[in-house]
Amino acid sequence: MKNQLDGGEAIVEACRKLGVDYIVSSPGTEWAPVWEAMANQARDGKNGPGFMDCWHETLAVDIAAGYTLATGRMQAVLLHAGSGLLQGTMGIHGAWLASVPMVVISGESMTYGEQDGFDPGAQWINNLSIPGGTTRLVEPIVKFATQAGSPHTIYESVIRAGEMAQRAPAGPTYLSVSTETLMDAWTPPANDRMIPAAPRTLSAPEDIERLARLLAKAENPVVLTEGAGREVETYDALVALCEQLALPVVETPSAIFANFPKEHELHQGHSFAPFKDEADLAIVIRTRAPWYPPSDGPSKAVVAVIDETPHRDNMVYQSLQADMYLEGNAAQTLRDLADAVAGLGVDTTAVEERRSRLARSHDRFRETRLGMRAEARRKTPIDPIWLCAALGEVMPDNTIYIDEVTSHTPLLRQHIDWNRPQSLFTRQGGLGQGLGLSLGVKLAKRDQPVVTLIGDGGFLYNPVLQSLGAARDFNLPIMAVIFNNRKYVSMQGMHRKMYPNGTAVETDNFHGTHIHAPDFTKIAEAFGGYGEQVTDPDELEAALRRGLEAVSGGRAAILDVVVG
Ligand SMILES: Cc1ncc(C[n+]2csc(CCOP(=O)(O)OP(=O)(O)O)c2C)c(N)n1
Ligand SMILES: [Mg+2]
Repeated sequence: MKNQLDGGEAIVEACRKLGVDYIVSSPGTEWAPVWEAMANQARDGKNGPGFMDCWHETLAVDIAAGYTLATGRMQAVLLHAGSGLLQGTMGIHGAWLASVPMVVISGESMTYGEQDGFDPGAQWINNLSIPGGTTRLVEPIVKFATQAGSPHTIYESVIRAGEMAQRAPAGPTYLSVSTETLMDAWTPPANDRMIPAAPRTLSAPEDIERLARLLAKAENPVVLTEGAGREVETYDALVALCEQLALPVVETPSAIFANFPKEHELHQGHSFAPFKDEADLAIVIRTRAPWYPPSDGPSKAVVAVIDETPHRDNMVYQSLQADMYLEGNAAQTLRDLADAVAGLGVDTTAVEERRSRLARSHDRFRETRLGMRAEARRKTPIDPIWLCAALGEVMPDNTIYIDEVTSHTPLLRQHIDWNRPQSLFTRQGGLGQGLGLSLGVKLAKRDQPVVTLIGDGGFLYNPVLQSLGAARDFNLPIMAVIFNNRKYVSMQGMHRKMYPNGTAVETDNFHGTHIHAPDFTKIAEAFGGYGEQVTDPDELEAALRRGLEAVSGGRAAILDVVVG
């Protein structure tokens, strides 16, 4: 039994004080001091973080990231040495791109058996140590990386890493901690304070005023967004402002979140093209590359960017073409704008005319989409549009989708009709994270169905067995719907585009596209889950219902939908 507080206790105590709900981990022996602290917490009936052991590091990081995306609450991740950290980098990079705050810690030994009375094992000298330290492995993909080098500083180092991770731009921070520090005696701080959440920053009143004036007099304003709906309050604030002024909303074709109700008369689809030359004011909310190519902005509109961090240090190039920036908390900025406009007064006749015009064009978009769905329903093999429509028919309104498709990205946004905030979360960074993110979202939203929409190739990049194990062991029944076109379609598409008259096209000999997949349904069964392959378009809804029933009953489900 431990007879002293040590570095392991310091980490758990820091997580407690930061309000961390879960320490998500993939194990390494250096974590014994933390495991002891967790056992002490349970024995003493103390409040504090839960602890989740995962079988894969990408999964651990993505569970934490998914949970944070759904709740806004930062979590902690413990990984093993440099090797576990490397395995987790896919998720860490994804969290960095998605501005997900997170404290990542990995351990290492410093004494290699030379310290009297302590032998961490020869694996550290032979196999695990990274010359120059493990910080080098993640420096380019985290906000901050350093060593927490002493039992005297470890507690405040974790606190600081957590506080820093939550500040704009939010993102992962990394600490390397030695086994020796973890096991050294630690004295808790005299000042036993809870750590406050990061405060909100506000957009300057004069900028709010200026944009409110522009809004009040604009004849053809437009809102473009990729990520306004990350939090419920920003989604709600956007809806309120747009309703007040009858502002058309365009979501980018690869919108990261559900940003605006799809069935709202002001939702104008996913193409900015109809507005590009007409708009006199473009309000761009949290959109990394609003125009493409990046400099191809609107011809005459004043461009106002609302984004806490419009210039992303995780992007190599941007050209926002902005005339003004409002960089305070986006929800508050939108509410402040609504108040300021109300104070100014607007030409209500013009606003109502705009509202009717937009309602008509919304209806036209809707008719077109419904027509496409009716058409798609009849096709064999299953048309992915029909798959999206069938999901809309079967899944409850409060379903949360996690997107890891590739060639179906725009189609999915057009044809699944979510109308609530936080209905969609999108994997960022490399393929292989969708299942972990889904599990993290499910951990946060246990009462809502969580569905991973994923390509067959994307699915195979995931730690599938590990994810199904976590689904079972942590009671997180998610449903994966595989858009199975039996290949990497996007690879072949790009090859054709780059070499339309090339040898591969001519001889029908493609590389980089082939998938000879296992029977996905059997993998679900191996974990007591529900698996079904669907090839018949008439069977699709019933199959989705069976999947939904399985997850409602606590079993993970894989629906392998063979699409054309
Ligand atoms: C980790 C990682 N490796 C490779 C890629 C490159 N890549 C992008 S899309 C793709 C194929 C995805 O296949 P699938 O999920 O079946 O979607 P489809 O192209 O068929 O729509 C690959 C390999 C990637 N994005 N991430
Ligand atoms: Mg595919």
